[in-house]
Amino acid sequence: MLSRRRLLVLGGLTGGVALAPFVQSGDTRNAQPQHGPMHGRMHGAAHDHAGRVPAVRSGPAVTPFSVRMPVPATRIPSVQTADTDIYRMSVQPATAQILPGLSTPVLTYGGAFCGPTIRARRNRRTLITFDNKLGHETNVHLHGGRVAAVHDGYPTEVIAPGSGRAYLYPNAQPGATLWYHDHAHHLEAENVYRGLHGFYLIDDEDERRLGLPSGGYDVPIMLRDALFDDAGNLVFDPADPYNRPTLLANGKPQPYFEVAARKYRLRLLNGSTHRVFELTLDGARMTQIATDAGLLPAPVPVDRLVLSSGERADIVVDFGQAPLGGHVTLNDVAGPVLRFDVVRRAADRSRVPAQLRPMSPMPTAVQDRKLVLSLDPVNIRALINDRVFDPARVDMQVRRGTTEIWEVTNSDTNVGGSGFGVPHNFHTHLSHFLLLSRDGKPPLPGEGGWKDTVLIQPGETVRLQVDIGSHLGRYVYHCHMLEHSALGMMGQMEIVN
Ligand SMILES: [Cu+2]
Repeated sequence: MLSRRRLLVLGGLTGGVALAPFVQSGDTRNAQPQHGPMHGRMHGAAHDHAGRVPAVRSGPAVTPFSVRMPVPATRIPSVQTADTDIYRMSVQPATAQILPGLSTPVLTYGGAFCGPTIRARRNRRTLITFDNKLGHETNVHLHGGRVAAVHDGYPTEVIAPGSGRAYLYPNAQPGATLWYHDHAHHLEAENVYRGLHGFYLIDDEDERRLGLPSGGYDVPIMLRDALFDDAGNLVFDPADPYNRPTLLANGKPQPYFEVAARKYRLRLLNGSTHRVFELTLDGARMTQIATDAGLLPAPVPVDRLVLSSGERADIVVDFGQAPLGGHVTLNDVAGPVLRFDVVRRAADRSRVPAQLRPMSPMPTAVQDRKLVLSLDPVNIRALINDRVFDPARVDMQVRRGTTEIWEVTNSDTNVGGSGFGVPHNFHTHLSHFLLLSRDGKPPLPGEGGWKDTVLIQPGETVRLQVDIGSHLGRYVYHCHMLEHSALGMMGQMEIVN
């Protein structure tokens, strides 16, 4: 097998860092910064990195479970009208205490690393004005939201520095764990990496009646990775997204979280721009109750949860299964992520009903499409159907209110002749989908609900039935490994009557 160093040399021969952004391996020294389209437009982000990226990349070591995991604060609306919650939030640089004893410059919503949580109610509107105080462009996408095109955070519809923009979210969709994040074209990977991400939860009366754990026992947890230098600065190297060894839960490295000996609903989000989390729980069982777009038809016991960038899974864990004073650890394949410390008893009248949400039958699909995701290491581009994203080009016209079958293939089994495959994933704006099969085989039970993001392994084909939705206009779909969408692995559909 080719070593990482060898690949970087190959990359050098084929034009700059060609292979470096794309191939996962261990040794990361001598990685060159990338001079792709991203960097032509980075001006004034907290750190750019002209010149060579520092060779030492591990940052200060943190003892696992030595810091407490916070729960992101829920934002209170500044105004509430009869049908709308109104917020105003700045998008601003700030300093966060992520690693013990060090300050980290970050980009934030409202000054908070992870961002404040917005709690919306189904069929009650949310209006948020974001004021861009960053010094460079940004915009906001509600990931998983079914919103009008003008409010979707189209990649080229950005908020200029010093300006504000209001986004209207109708919340006319079932309860779900959504999130909001930057989507400015070419900048999204770095902006999200540096902290422009937050939870957006839709509460739903139908869901409340089920009696699932709620209130303080309903905890959003954003998992992500990061690379720090020795001074505690975040290092963003799009040429090497796999070298981000520090695992964060709600913005803290491998923290602990004190829980009561009862059931909790944990809303897990992979807020990384690239990493795939493969999660197991040591000491208690996981019951998955929801995926990206809300509740599954029925709860599913899971031993292992795979979440690619942007995916969500809500699980119920009964910490009463552990002894008082005991621990339950959430692990990734790369190491422990978060330890739950069972510290007290508590009453528990919550339950997990055998049926959660009936799946309504979908209308027969009216169209079949094939999409192929691939990297172009020679030209440092990322493609869908051999084309790089062009906001002036409509890649498909689709009909409002219909469903379609999309077969999406990751053709990257051997990037640039390296012998290495690269995973991708696929995210649709506006439209939610059902995963019908992976390489012709049925999906895992936890993938059986409405989704908006799906992992596609090298060489794999996923078959999706896409519910286009009821809005008109242009929406993008893309690989949610944001270093790839920033290089063009994105297309757009136009929804017509
Ligand atoms: Cu990708």
